[in-house]
Amino acid sequence: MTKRTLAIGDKRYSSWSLRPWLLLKMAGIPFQEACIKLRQPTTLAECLRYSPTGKVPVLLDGALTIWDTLAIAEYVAETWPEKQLWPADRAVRARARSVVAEMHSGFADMRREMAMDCISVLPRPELSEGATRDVARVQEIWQSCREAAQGGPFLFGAFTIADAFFAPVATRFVTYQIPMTGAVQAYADTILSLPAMQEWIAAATQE
Ligand SMILES: N[C@@H](CCC(=O)N[C@@H](CS)C(=O)NCC(=O)O)C(=O)O
Repeated sequence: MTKRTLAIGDKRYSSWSLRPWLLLKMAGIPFQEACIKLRQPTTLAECLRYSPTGKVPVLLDGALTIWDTLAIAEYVAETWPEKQLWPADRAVRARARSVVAEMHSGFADMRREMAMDCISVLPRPELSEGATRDVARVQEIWQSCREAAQGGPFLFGAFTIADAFFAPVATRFVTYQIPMTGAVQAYADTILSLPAMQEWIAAATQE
C-alpha cells in the first residue's frame, strides 16, 4: 500500500493543517500524521524536511509531494473521484470553488485578529472594520449556501472541500464568541460536532 503522510502543525493553532486533515478523515482515506510544533527555533528546518515551502500542511503520497492546502484538496478530489469531494453539478461546483478560493486567498483581517485556538474561549476582541466585514461575509456565505443546499447539513448538502475550508472559521467563531443565529449557528454546530472535529480538538488539548 502507498505510504501516505500528512505533515501538519499544532492542532490547537494550525488552521491550514486542519483543512486537509479533516478532508482526508471525512473521505475515509487512510494516512499517517507527522506533527510539527510551530513557532519554535526548529520549526522551519522541520517543515523543510517535508515541504519546499517550509510550511505545513504538506501531503506525501508515495513519491509525490503536494504542498499548499488548495493543491492538496484538489489532488485528493482528483485521486479519489468516487468520494465526490466537489459537488456533482457544474454550476454548484463553480460556486463551491468560488467560496473555497475566497477562503484560501482572503479574510486576512479576520485571520490575523482571530487566530485559531480551537481549545479556548476568549473575550471577543475589538475587531477592525476589515475583520468585521470578513466575519459578516463568512456568515453571508454560510447562510446563502445553506439556503440553497439540498441533501445534507453541509454548505452544499453533502460534505465537500468547502466545509473543510470553513471548519477552522467555525472554531474561531466559538473561540472569540462571535454572535451566530439560525442557519449560521446550525452550520457551525454541524461542523463542530463531527466526530473528526472532536478528535482534532481532543488531540489539541493533549499537545
Ligand atoms: N497557503 C498555505 C499557508 C500555509 C501556512 O501558512 N502554514 C503555517 C501554519 S498554519 C506554517 O506552516 N507556518 C510556518 C511557521 O509557523 O513557521 C497553505 O494553504 O497551505
